[in-house]
Amino acid sequence: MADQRVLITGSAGIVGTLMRPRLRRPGRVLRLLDLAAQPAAEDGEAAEIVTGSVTDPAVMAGACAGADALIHLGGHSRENSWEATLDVNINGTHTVLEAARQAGVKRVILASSNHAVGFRRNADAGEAGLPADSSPRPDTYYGVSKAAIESLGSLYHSRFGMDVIVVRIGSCFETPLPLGPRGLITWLSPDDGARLFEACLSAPSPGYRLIWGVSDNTRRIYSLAEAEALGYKSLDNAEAYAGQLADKPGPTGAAAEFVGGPFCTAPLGEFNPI
Ligand code: 15L
Repeated sequence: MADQRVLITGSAGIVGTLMRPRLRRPGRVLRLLDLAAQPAAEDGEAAEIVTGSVTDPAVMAGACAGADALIHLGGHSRENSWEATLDVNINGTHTVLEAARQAGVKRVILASSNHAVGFRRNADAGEAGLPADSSPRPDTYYGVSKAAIESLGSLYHSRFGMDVIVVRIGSCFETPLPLGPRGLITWLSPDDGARLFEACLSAPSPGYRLIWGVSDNTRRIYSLAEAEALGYKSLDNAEAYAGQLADKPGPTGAAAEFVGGPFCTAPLGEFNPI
């Protein structure tokens, strides 16, 4: 059987870097696309490095050729100017989807974010957690772009029958520690992230799905049911780090009240290093 070829955009970013070693499999080639320089394939690593932008139709056409599946992580991962957000996240995702459609890529996984619903209240989450299909309440231009990405994914499924799974990622870092106490709510461990992407890659005929990307954290406020229906099983819990965060100040005011935390109060349209 031919190798499965999985294209990952934004593969040199935070999530892409964490996923590269974790999504390696016998019988799978990872095609890794980023604007930034990336380490060459290691001995025995089935990886193809592509340097280029998700906003470039020619680059994306080449990258999608022969790909079986696409994980789109590329784009700005935080707040930025409206122009940059529109160009890279919204137009860029359109370029990615259009290239995938033309190349016949059957399955697309799109990275959305909790910031698409950043102005939903933590208190409204309920016992099961905030449903994955809660309608958008973005907290930033970045959050608006993620809501648009979700809509584009839905459109490409409905119009062209592509399987599209959109993942509203909480916070995917090596540990929740850099995020402070909010990370105990939002953390998606890298290993759980890989388990989630594997479920997205292998679920039979998912159609269009919107799911949360989060570990089974004790303080979790996002529903896991939709991701579990695809075959995801979280094995990690941010609570293991709670002791190390005990003396760190938690968010206050609106940042404590709303899902998006500090994004809700950071200046709109200004690069946000959080
Ligand atoms: C995001 O969407 C960002 O990409 C990431 O850098 C984190 O800041 C995360 O949200 C978060 O909410 O912690």
